[in-house]
This record gives sequence, structure tokens and C-alpha cells, in this order.
Amino acid sequence: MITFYNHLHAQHQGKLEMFRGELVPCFEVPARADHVLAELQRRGLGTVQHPHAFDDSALATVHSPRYLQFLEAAWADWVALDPANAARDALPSVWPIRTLRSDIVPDNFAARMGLFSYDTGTPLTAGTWVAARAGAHCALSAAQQLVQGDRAAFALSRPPGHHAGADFFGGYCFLNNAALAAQNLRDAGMRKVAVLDVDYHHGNGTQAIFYDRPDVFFASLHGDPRTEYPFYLGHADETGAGAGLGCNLNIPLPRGTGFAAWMEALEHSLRSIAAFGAEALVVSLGMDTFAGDPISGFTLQSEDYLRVGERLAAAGLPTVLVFEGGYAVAEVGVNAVNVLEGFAG
Ligand code: OKP
Ligand code: ZN
Repeated sequence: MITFYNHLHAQHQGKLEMFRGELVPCFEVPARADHVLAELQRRGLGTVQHPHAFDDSALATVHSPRYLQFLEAAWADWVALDPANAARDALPSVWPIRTLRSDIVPDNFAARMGLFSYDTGTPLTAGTWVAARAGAHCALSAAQQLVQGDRAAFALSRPPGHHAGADFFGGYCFLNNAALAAQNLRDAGMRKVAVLDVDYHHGNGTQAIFYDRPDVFFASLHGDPRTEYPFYLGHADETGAGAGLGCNLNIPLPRGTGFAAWMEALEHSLRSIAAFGAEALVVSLGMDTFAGDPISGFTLQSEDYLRVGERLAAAGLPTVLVFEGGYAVAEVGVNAVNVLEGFAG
């Protein structure tokens, strides 16, 4: 399987995120992707390429024009506020919650940050746009590989994407790589596509993007949002809306869930995807289900990921695997590449 590696990922390197009233070092660090690349190369699992180039219109298949304009200009706008800002990342501090207006894009940069975000854990940095865009191109390149007839392709990128919505960032995510891959497959003529999100955290961005769509099924198994990030989406009663009713499946699982129960939820998801009649599969491959993950609560072991890869392959669909979370940095390479090795059989 070909890997499209985001060679520009390290340009996004957040310093601090807000956690319980203080700024703490970011969990989402460049070393994560470096470990996956090193392990891939160590095992010789397929070729590694840089992403193809795409027009910015490719990002607009999922994201709104005003959000893309904001994101592209954000760093320059931040530094224009105060030249000293060049030494620190931008974090939002004010949001248009219920009863406030989201239809007017404010001239004030802090207000714009809040309009297009939902948490204080996602620093926007000097290289965020360049890195996130190249990451999106990895996902699009992987989708194109399927269109050309490959069985599977891997988008090895960061920052992750599944929390990013059509017009907002958050949860360490800026551009929704998995959604872009799924939409690309649709645009290339695949009639029905499924996104399966196995990251510990619910993929609220991906769900929202496809929620009323009958052509893209979204399935996710994740920490119960009653206690786990992103808290405000990911419940079992979210089954889709309008023409998309029945095309969304959430399986929230309690903190402490182990491999056997997790695997049952995976089975359920894949059966639903088969019943939907998907012609291709996009996997949001978060590795933060690992027992050693510092911000998550499931207890999967490294060898379990070989079984995960085998089960994903057994679905028999052309598959794009998109790297998402996983913050046990020293183990994330072995764990992710175990999925790929299991998949390759
Ligand atoms: C991104 B992905 C930790 C707070 C958690 C957000 C978690 C985002 C996870 N101190 N903040 O789904 O792996
Ligand atoms: Zn996650």
C-alpha cells in the first residue's frame, strides 16, 4: 500500500494548549508522524510518497469559502495585531454561543478566531495553513490512488482532521482530511462511500459534514461524549437527518473499554457499512484507543492493532486510511503500522 506522507507536517508545531486553567505543552506533536514514518520504513511496508498538488478549490468541496479565507490569512492577521505575536501561537478566547450572531465575519481577529473554532486546545501557528493544506493533499492523493484501482492507501499526516467542520477548527484539527477523501471518492464516481472513525474521540466534524447526506455513511466508535471530548456530539441517538436519516451510526463506549467490547462495536459498524452498500471505505485511524494513551481511556494493546487491520481488510472495500490521533508518542508508530501490516495480511 502506498503511503502519502505530509512532508510539511512539522511546520505545524503548537506550543501550548489550555487545560484546566493553565497552558500545558501540546500533546499533538510532530514526533507522532515521525515515529509512524520510521516504523513504516523499518518494516518496508510499501512505498512512501509526497502528496500530489491540488488547487485550493479541492478544499472547498468540504470547507466553506469564508473559513478557508480565514485560515489562510490567520497567521498574518495575528502578527499584524502585534509584531510580538510572532513569538506565540494564536488561541481563541471568545465565541458566538447561542443568541450571538455567526453570520457576520468580524473585523476583529480575536472575534474571528472564536467564530471559526470551538476550543482552547488547538493553537494556530505560523505553519498551520501550509501543514494542514499539505495534509489534506495527502488524503486527496490517497483517495485518487483508489480511483486508479489500488486496494488501499495511507495518508500519513498531521495535524489530524476529524474534529474540523465545514467552517471550524478544534480538537487539534483544521482541515477534515477524512471528509475530503470521502468527498473526492464521491466526486470520482463512487456512488456510496463510508467513513469509519476508530479514533478514541468522536469525529464530530466528519459527522456534521455528512449528517444530512444519503451518499456518505458515517460510523464511529468512541469514548462516551457524556464524559469524553468533544462532549457535545457523538451520542447513539444521532442517526442522520433529512435525506441522510439512517446514514449515521454512533457507538459510544465507556472509559475503560477493552479490546473485546471494542471489537464487537467494530463488527457492528462494519456490518452497518456493508448493509449501506458502500463502494469504498475511509478510515479515520486514530491510535488513541491504546492503553498507554495519556489523554484517552480505552485499553487496547499493541498486538490488538494487527487484528484491527485484518478486520478492516476483511470488509473487502477499497480503503483509504487516514492518520488521526494517538498521543502515546513512543508507541504510536508500532501501533499504527500494526494496523497497516494486519490490513496487508
Ligand atoms: C484529537 B483527536 C487534553 C484535552 C483534550 C482535545 C482532544 C482532541 C483529540 N488535555 N483536548 O481526536 O485525537
Ligand atoms: Zn482522538
